[in-house]
Amino acid sequence: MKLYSYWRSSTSYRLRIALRLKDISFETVPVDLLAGGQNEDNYLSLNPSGGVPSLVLDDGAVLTQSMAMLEYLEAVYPTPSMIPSDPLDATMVRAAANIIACDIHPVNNLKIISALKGLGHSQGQTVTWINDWMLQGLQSYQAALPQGTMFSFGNTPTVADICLVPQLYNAHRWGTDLSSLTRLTEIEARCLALPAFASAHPDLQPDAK
Ligand SMILES: N[C@@H](CCC(=O)N[C@@H](CS)C(=O)NCC(=O)O)C(=O)O
Repeated sequence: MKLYSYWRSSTSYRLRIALRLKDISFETVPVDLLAGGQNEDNYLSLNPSGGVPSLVLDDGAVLTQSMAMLEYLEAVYPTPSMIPSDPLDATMVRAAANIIACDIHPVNNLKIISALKGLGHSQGQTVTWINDWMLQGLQSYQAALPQGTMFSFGNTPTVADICLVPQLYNAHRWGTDLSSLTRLTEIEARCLALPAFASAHPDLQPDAK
C-alpha cells in the first residue's frame, strides 16, 4: 500500500495510526501541502478533492477520504478492532470521531485558512478562528465521553482516539487553551504511550521538516 500524505496533516496522521495499529505495512509518499503538491495534476488524478491522504492499494485501487479509509481498513483487517461490534456503541464512537472529522477539521483546513487570509483577515485573526472551532469541538467531544474509561470509549483505542490524537497535535501547535480538557490530554498521553500512536507522530515522518 502507498499512503500519500503530509507529515503535519491530521487526516494523514489518522491513517498512519490505524495502519500501524493493524500492523499493515505501507510506503509513505510525501505530498508537500505548503508547496501546493495537492493541487498538481498528477495528484488530482488520484484525489480530485486536492487533499491528503490517499491510499493506493496493492491492486491499484485508490481510496480517498480518511474516514472512509478507516472504515475500509476495519472491514478488511478486523483485528485489532477500532470500532465496537455493538451497533449502538459503534454509533457513539463514530459520532465522537465525526465531531473532529466533520465539525473541526473542515473549517480549519489549509484551503479555508488561505481563503480567510485572501479576504483580508490577519494571521492573528485566523489563529483565533482556528482556536475557537478547536475548543468548541473538543469540548463537545469531551462531553460525549463515558466516565471512567482509559481511552475515549472503553479500554482499547477506537477511531475516536485515532481522530482525537492528531487533532490535539494541532491544538498544541496552535496554542489552544486545553485547561478545561484534562480528560482529553490524559487520554492523549495513554494513546501516545502505545507504539502505533507514537510511531505515527508527525515529527517521525520522512518528510518532517
Ligand atoms: N475530508 C478529507 C479532508 C482531506 C484534507 O483536506 N486534508 C488536508 C490536510 S489535513 C489537506 O490536504 N489540505 C490541503 C488544502 O487545504 O489545500 C479527509 O478526511 O480525507
